[in-house]
Amino acid sequence: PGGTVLGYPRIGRRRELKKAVESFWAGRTDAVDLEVTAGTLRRETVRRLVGLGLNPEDGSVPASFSYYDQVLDVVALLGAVPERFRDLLDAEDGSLELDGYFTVARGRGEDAPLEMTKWFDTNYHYLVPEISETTPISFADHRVVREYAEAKEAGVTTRPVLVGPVTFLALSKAADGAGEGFGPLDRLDDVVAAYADLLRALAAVGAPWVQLDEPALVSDSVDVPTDALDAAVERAYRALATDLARPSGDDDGERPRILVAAPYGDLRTGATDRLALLAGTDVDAIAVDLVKGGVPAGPVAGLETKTLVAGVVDGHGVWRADLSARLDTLEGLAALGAGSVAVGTSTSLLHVPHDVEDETWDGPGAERAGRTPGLRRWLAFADQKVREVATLARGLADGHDAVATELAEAADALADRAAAPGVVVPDVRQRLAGLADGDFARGAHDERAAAQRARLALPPLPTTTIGSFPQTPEIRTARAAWAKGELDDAAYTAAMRAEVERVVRLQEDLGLDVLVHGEPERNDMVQYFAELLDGFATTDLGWVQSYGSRCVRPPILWGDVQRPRPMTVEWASYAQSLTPAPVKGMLTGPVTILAWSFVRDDQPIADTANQVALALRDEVADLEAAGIAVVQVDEPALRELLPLRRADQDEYLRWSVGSFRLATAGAAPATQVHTHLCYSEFGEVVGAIDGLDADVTSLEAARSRMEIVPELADAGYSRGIGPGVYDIHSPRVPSADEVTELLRLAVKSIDPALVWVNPDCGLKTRRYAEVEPALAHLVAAAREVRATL
Ligand code: THG
Ligand code: ZN
Repeated sequence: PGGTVLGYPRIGRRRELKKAVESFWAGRTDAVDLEVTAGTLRRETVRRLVGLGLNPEDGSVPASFSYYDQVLDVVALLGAVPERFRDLLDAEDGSLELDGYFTVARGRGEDAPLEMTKWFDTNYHYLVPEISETTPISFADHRVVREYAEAKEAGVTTRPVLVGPVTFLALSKAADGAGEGFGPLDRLDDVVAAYADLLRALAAVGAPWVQLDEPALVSDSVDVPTDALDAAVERAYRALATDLARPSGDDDGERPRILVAAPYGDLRTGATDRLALLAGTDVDAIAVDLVKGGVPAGPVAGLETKTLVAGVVDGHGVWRADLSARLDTLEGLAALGAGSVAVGTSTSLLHVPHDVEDETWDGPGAERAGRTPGLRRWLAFADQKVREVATLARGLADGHDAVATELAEAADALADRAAAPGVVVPDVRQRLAGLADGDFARGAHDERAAAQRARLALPPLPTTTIGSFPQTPEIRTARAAWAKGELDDAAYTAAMRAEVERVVRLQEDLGLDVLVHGEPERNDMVQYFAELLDGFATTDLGWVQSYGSRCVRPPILWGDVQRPRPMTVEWASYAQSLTPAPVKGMLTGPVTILAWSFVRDDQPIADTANQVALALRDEVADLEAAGIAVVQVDEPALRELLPLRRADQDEYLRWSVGSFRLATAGAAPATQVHTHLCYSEFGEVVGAIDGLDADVTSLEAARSRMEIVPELADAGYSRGIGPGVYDIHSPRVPSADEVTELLRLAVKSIDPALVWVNPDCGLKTRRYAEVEPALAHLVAAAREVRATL
């Protein structure tokens, strides 16, 4: 009871964990150094959470630290590593040392790391466990218990946070070599037995609460049938909550009290109501996401003995909450008949930066970064959200009057935001209101294709790259010097132009057909466009973990979006001036710009997407006017925002595909529009790929051996398709024979006239030593297969 948050950022306010982990990997420090840094970070975190208003004594403070990833943590907890890493397990207790833990995450030699994929509808990526009939599963690692004791010693009684057993297995995949028909959930009893041992150990050290995260319950897009998932929940929580004695009075029991958290969506998923399902178990508390999801209006059977942790503070966005409205929501929850109601966040705070106060909000630098006056007051990062939770908890316990000052201050900030200049720009609104269906459609594709063939005169199986070339140390050094003011604009531009010329000459030498300028001038693609568009702010310290030690700084989209001037035209036309070959103009699409930003919450997201789309549409027109014949509008995050509930997916695809079309449909028939999508599971979005109506779509496909190509052919897809033939996520250089084989697979399953030859993704994270031979092999393979057509 009171207030809690489902988790807190672990990377550190100044990315201390990132730096410590990377220095350990580089061999500059040892495991003890890393553990000391991490321990300090954990102690500072729990003390800070107490300082911000969480109760230090009753398990309100979450212990949600991870060295790399919370799903990998469960792999380590259980010792459940794939066969190729078994030698890393301790011979006696089956545990994984820190070194081995990172090896599973990052691979070694020929042993590929665990695959990485998106965590629900966020820009966080987790490692996918590989489970088979023979995977070792036991309570192997005692880190959770040690860290509970560590915090206790520092004076704070924490609540350990773990991914729950059902979600862990629902997100796992069957390991290579698992039997036909085996599914990871077949190992539920073993996993639950290990969790039971962990719960006993936590009870033995006096932990009052444990939190088990079960976000799989809000999704019907996980690879497990609804009934099987429901059955797994009942079975797992009978074993953990019913069969183990809960603490009561002076008796510590066999387990802590159990909070099951269901962040990222609505528990009323598909056919079942999983709030009712959880209420029917003997768990002690249920955390629901009241930002993305809702609850029934009337009583829920079973809830009368439980605490409902009401996630009314958004863990996934950065806007300051309307505290009065949230307090009303909290009071309305009485109708559910829960034993008690506690205040919580909708999700872990993992997805937001640490603290608004860390940033600089005044001065010319802040202005250049789009940090409009007042913005600071409109925002709540993790620390501000903890305070919001504490305030709401007081308001719920003692009434609105007890927190009148805080409610008024929040209302005032909201009113300030609504009235601030730039939040509503009449010109932008008028243009949006004047859009007609015709603005979302280009002419017939066969006519476009004919015009483009005549203009571009490309060979069959044309070769190209996705856009970025390696970001060399020289480029990074120049950008850092420019940012610090040590290099002036002219010198910086000259350095980047020299790099563009180098990249163009390299592509000519390699014999590529459609060239790119290589994007040396861009850091993160979304941040790059956010810096150039009105309505966005960028931050210097607003880091959010994306995976492992890697972070991003999502821009904040706070106002109506406008393009004050062309953004990419000079770079593209300079590159085009160097070569007779066509050079692609490179833009990031509206859906991806939204997915990788913190987006305003005061208007429909479709309107925000269309504002960004109009800015891009103007950029496309300017690129065309500068003589650019091919424009690529990347949408790597198209799948990322796909709603977790199937029922919501059509509506999403309607506005997301619509905004892409709005951005591109102004292009002349002879302008070839490309797009690029990342991540492997395209099954769900095959229809959307068609709907985008791009002339050419490049996709990740090398690892899945072109599986997507027959799927697209079956769906009647008839435009250009570039299934990636070079897996850029690995330093391996594919041989010309390997690339040839993949290309043969592709031209066998779809009309060869549609096929383009390109890598899986941009090359910015690779080195020239890998890229040059790989692209040479790619061109050689294209020529070889061309000759056989
Ligand atoms: N940009 C944004 N989001 C993304 C990606 C991106 N989400 C999906 C995917 N790509 C995630 N991948 C990465 C890859 C690399 C890094 C971050 C996310 C990365 N970050 C640097 C670091 O942590 O050291 C910092 C980069 C910087 O200086 O801005 O390398 O491409 N928005
Ligand atoms: Zn990609």
